This record gives sequence, structure tokens and C-alpha cells, in this order.
Amino acid sequence: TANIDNPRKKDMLYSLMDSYIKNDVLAVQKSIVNHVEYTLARSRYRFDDFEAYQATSLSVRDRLIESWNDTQQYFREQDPKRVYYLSMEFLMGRSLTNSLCNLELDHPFKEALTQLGYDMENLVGKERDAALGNGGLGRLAACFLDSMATENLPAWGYGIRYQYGMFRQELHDGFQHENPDYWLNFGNPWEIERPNIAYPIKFYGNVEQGDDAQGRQTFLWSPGEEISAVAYDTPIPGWNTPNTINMRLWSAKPSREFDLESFNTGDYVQAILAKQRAETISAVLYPDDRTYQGKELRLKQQYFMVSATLQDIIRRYLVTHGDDFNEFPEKVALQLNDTHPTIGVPELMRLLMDDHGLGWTKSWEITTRVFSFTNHTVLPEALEKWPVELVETVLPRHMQIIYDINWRFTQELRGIFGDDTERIWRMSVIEEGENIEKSVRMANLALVASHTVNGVAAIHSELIKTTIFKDFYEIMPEKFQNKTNGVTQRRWLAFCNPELSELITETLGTDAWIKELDLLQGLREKADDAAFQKKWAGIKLRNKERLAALIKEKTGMDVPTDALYDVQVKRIHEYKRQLLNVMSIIHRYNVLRSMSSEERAKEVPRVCVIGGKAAPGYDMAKRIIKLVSAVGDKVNGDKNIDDKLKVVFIPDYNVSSAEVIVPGAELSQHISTAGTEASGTSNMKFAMNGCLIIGTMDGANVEIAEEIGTENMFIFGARADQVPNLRRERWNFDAPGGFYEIVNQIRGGEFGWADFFNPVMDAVSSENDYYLLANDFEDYLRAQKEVDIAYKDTARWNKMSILSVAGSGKFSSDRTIRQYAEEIWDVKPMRRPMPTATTPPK
Ligand code: IMP
Ligand code: B1N
Repeated sequence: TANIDNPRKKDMLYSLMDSYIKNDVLAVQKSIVNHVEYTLARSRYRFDDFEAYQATSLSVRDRLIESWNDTQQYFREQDPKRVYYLSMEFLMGRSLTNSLCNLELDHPFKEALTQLGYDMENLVGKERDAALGNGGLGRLAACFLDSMATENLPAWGYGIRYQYGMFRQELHDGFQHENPDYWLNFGNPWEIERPNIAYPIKFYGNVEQGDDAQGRQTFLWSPGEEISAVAYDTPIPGWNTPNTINMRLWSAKPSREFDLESFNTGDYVQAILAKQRAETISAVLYPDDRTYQGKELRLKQQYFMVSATLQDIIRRYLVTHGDDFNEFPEKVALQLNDTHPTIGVPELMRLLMDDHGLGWTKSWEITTRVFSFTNHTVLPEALEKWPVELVETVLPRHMQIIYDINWRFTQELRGIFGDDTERIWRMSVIEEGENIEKSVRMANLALVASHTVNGVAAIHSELIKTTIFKDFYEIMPEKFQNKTNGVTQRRWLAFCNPELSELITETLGTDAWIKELDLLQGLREKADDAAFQKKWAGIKLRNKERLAALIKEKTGMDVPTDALYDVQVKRIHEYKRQLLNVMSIIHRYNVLRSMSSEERAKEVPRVCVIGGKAAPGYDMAKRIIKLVSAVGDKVNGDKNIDDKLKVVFIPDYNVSSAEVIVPGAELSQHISTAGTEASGTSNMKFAMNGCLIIGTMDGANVEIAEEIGTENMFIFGARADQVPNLRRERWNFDAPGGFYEIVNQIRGGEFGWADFFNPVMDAVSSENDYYLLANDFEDYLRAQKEVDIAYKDTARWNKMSILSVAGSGKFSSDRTIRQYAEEIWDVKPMRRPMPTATTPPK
């Protein structure tokens, strides 16, 4: 900064960097070869594909950094209100194609590499996925970053730089095995380490109360452990904008200052080793999706993330505002991605009160004006509850603050409800009672402290008002909003399906849909056009060939391309009902076997693809994976069905394989029990790529049906409002004979492993059938039959496919983000001006 204050020096520095790096083919080649030689220290005459990938990425990163620096500089000058998206997960996937295409540099880079003798597609395949997330929630955060950059919002993503991302799934004999994903092994060219941006993070110890000179109470937290959070930045470019925003991930390092005495008194080597253990905090992503485990390390991770983040945000604020916090809520919006970062509420209170000397009232006013909270599930097993004893041990000062927040809140409740203790007991941030462990309900804490809470699809946002948050809705209805999820059409259509993307651009006469997805409506008028349909189908066929190649690569299996590609890829979970899918596959198999070969010849051939990971401790989900494989083993080897049915389990489903699977699918399954899937986002991706949906009226399916029309989907099953009753009546529900026939087939060992599958069958038998498979089974088969009928009518199918794409405009995360910005954050777009070569930055 000393240089910036001196105008002569500033001019001199500016002249050293005359303008942005050039992007002609020769300049690109020079920068790649420079990185080969000077960064990787390889010979420019000899570097392999992986090194070419690294050097290419680094030269893309150089360009990102220019744009990033100028965007951040501009924001610093203008000091707009910023939004901070706090998330324990960012499922980014690969960056090379995305960055190049967002910067619109894909052509010169491709040409540059071709001339050097490298194939871009090959290099792209060398990149490891950044899999710092479990599934939908983490991928949503990644799509949001892309949209926030594209919409020019002054936004930041904050999270953890896990050394081990989501495990890599392998199947051995049909059983899932988890392998560590040490994704940083060969370096990560997209990140910038910031050793200077580091904050102390404290744990354990005790709090001493005292008085200051003015006689105010003071709280001195003497921690038992202190570590350091170091920043790693990943630039996030927008599309068709000069803005590049930042994702800042924290990595745990031993702190330097703390604990020096133990080095002098005790065993030096032991002291070093003890410090080294600090790094375990950011070591590994918890691979549990929607089940909360109550592990101490997870609580420490959550606190680690929010404490570093809030210290960073306050530091940034203080630079321009001095020690005056009055404007803080006009400059800062904090979005909690589920309750995972909710310990940030007492942390902000602590920082304002104990570190910056504000009183309770002022601190609470600020806190409640900056936080808002997104709920992603109504499944009770996902609601976070931390044992008070644990919080007291790990974060003693925070436990005091939580008690204080709750004391004031329950006082308020008593004012409203008098002695309706039952209700106050339910709404309390602290859960206590006979035979239950006293614990902190994080959702209640988030609700009390946030100005807004939102669900992620219309049906889900209604449901939370009548179920998990009913009591809160009754006294604070104004806090409740809906923000239907979306996905970025850049990654999930424009870049992963280039042929379709080109046809869309050609047809609409503009590529503006890449930013304004509603323009896809313009495809409607082409839905019946035979020539257009032919092009459309041709593109799908080539995408199916890519998918078939992926299946071959991952499983060794050959699948025909003239079959209907039927896909269900998502985390394996009972509520998502992969089992229902498997049972209908068995039904199809039975029908095919019972037919004469003439009858069979008329049947639509199907390739049924299932993929997804089971949480390592989720026994039932793992058994379901084995069942898919067992059914595949039997069906795929059966010579009596004339190859009319293939069953494939694609191992290690992740973002980069989704980018091939989604464009190649023709039918995709989103068949959760109504009322259980908060939104779903892959349903949107499939619809956008011309894949038809078979699904229940759950999550965002409901709105997809509104947009593209139920006649263009295959809807079945109980509706959410019927589910509670159906559950109560399970015991006297007379399941269709066909359902139990299949249960008995599995129990009888037709697919082997009979004993192993028994618990799975028990879980769907009579009154145990919590997810109502038996109830929805027949209607599901009916919908499947309609799929076959529609598929035989090629013109009709193609029309439905075109109309799916035409109707998917609503599901752009750009739309979602605009709504968050306007209706929750009050953050305005701020596009930086393009620099000119002659004017140095102010
Ligand atoms: P959904 O649950 O089907 O809506 O999928 C959410 C999104 O998460 C997918 O479209 C993928 O982009 C991403 N994802 C990546 N890996 C996984 C996984 O193992 N399970 C589920 N989703 C994943
Ligand atoms: O969040 C997605 C939704 O589209 C899905 O419907 C929803 O199931 C998913 C604890 C979760 N809900 N809850 C989680 C993930 C990790 C974890 O540790 C819960 N994920 C969802 C995006 O809104």
C-alpha cells in the first residue's frame, strides 16, 4: 500500500504492467510454454498431457487474476453492500472448461494447444474434480457462485479447503468401497494461497468474568487450543462480464504464537507433533448427506469456518468504516447455507461484544439484521442438535451467549403465550427433558437470529411452515420466503452440451439465453418442425454415444445406443427410492421373460442406469447398491430377453461424470416420496438437456410441471398432502400383488444374496414401508408404460423433449440469485468498467 500512496511510484508500477495479457493464439502459446518452463520446470520440448493441463490452467489463472484484482479493487473503491455465502460445502467439479468458456477464451486456447500438438479434450480430462461437497446442497453453492459472478453481485463464497473431498466410490462384487480423495496431490492450479491472510481460531479453555474500568461486565476467554486459519482464494469468473469474484476457503495450520512455553518446558518433538494435529480440522469432508452425527470434529470445523470468515469480514469492514459498526448491516449480508454455519450467530455476537466493545443490544440488532438462513430438508434426522455439554467444552463463551439469546427469546415467548409451556419448550433453542440429552437446536437458533428463512422450492417452503417450523411461522410469518433452486445454464447446458447449445443459439438467433434463460421459450414454435426434430434427435444420439463410452470406461460394459436411456443418478437414500426403480426393473424383466419373441420384438429396449454414493455408515443404502448390481448380473446375462433390458450401476458418480450423463439421458427419474425431496436440482439439469422426467409431485418437480406442462412429463404417485394419512394407514393398506411378488422374488434368492437383501425387503413390507413404495408402485408402473408408448412415437417424444428445454428457463440459478439479491440481501449488481490501457487504476 505504501506504493499506492506515492503517485510517482504508482505510475511507474502501472507502466510495468501495460495492459492485460494478450489473448491471440501466439500469446497464449507463449504463456503456456512459459509456465511449462518456469513454473513446472519442465522442458518446453517435452511435457506430457498432465503437464500441458497444468500449464494451460496456470495461464488461464493468470488471466483470471487480472480480472479478479480489478474487480476487487473496484469493489473496494465503491464499497457496496456485499453478500457472503457461508457454506460447509462447495461442489465445484472441474474448472478448465468453465473458466475458458466464461472468459470466452476457449477458441484461442484450443487453437493454441492444437498447434502445439495437444488435444484440449484430453487435457480437460486430466483435471481432478474439486469434490468439496456431498451432492445437491454443495453443488447449489457452486452454481450460486457462478450466477453471482455473472449477475455482477459484490459477493463472496466462504468455506473450508478440505484436503480430502468426497470419497471416490469403487464397486467390488457389487459392494461399495470408499477410497480417499486426496485431490491436492498434484497441486491445485486454480487456487492462490494467501499465507498473510490468517486468523487465530480458539477452542476449549474457560471464560473469566470481570469488570472493566467503566464497571461493565467483561468476559475473558482463555482458550485451551489455538490454531490458525489460512486463506486460499479461487477466482470465480462470470460469463460475459469483466467481473471475477472470489471463493475463499480456509485451511487449518498450527498457530505460531500460542503455546511457546510448552516448547521450553516439555518435550520439543512431542510439542511439534501436538501442533501438527491442528491441521486435522480441515482434513476431511464429512460424507454424510442429510444425517447429522454429532461429532466433535464437525462442530470444530463449523466454528473454524465461521470464525475465520467473520474475522475476515469485520476486518474488511473496518478498513473503510473505522470502529463504527452502525453501517455494518448496510454493508454486509450473511447467508447461512443450512444450519451448518449457524454457530456464526454467537460468534458474531462474541466478536462485537468481547473484541469490539459493543453492548448486547447493539450487537443483537446488528446480528439479526445481517443473517438469513436457507433450509434444505424437512427430514428430522438431518436437523442439527449439538449436545450442550459438547458446546460448553469446545466453545465455552459461545454456550454462554446461546443461553443469553435463549433467555431473552423465551422471555419474549412468555410475553406472547403466557404459560403455554409446551409451546415454549418446543421453540426453545435448548432442548431438554427426561431421558434426552440437553442440546442446542441449531435450526431454532438460526430462526431466532435471522431476518429471513427460505425453503428451496415452492412446495418445500410451504411445508416448513406447517411442519418443522410451524411454531415459528405462527409468530414470525414475515420471515418466511421461498427461493426455488436453480442451476447454472453455463456449466449444465452451454458447456456440457455444445452441440445442443449451438443449435439453440442458431435457432434463437442469439446466444443471450446463456444469460437470460427465459429466452428458451423461443424454441416452442419449433417443437413440431420435423427437420428441427431430426437435428435435435441427432444431437441426442451423439450424446448417448458419449454416455455409452463413459459406461464402457467405468464398467467395461457395452450398451446399445438404440435403446431408451433411463437414468437415476443421485445420492443413494431411502427417501429417493432407488429401490422403487429397481423393483420396476425387475417387473420389466419378468414381463420380458414371459413374452414370446414376437411380442418381445415390439418392446422398447432400455438401458437402465443407476449411480450415486451411499454414506459410508448408511447400511440400507449400501445394500440397495448391491441389489442393483445383483439384478444387473442376472438381467444382463440372460439370453432370453433379446437384449431388451440392460442394468448398469455407474460407479463414482460426480460432477464431471454428470456432465456426460445428463446430456445423454432420455428419461430421468426423480421419484422421492412426495414431501421428502426439498427441491432436487438434477431434475432441472436433465430437463434443460431435453431429457424427460418421470417423477412424483415433489420438490421442484411441481414447478417443472407447471413450466413445461404435465403432458410433457410422466407424473405419478401420492401427493404430499396425502402422505401423512397414507403413513398412518400403512398397516391396513392392501399392497398390490405385483409388489409382493417382487419382494418374494428377492427374498427367495432369485438375485442371490437373499439374506443380505432381507432387511431391505423388511423395510418396505406392510407397516414398515415409511416411504410408501407399495402405495406408489402400481401408479409408477402405469407411468412407465406411458413412457414406452411415448417413446415409440418418435415425433411425439422429440416434441416433448424440445418443450422440456423450452420450459426450463425458470430454473436458471441466475433467476434464483436475482431473487435472493432483491428480496433477501438487498445487494445491487455492480459491474466494473472495462479498463483502458492508458488510464492507470485510481
Ligand atoms: P439431485 O439430488 O439429483 O438433485 O442432484 C444434485 C446434484 O449434485 C447433481 O446434479 C450433481 O451435480 C451433484 N452431485 C455430484 N456428486 C453427487 C453424488 O454423489 N450424489 C448426488 N449428487 C451429486
Ligand atoms: O439440498 C439440495 C436440494 O435440492 C435437495 O432436495 C436437498 O435434499 C439437499 C446435511 C444436507 N438437504 N440437506 C442436505 C447435505 C449435507 C449435510 O451434511 C444436509 N442436502 C440437501 C439443494 O437445496
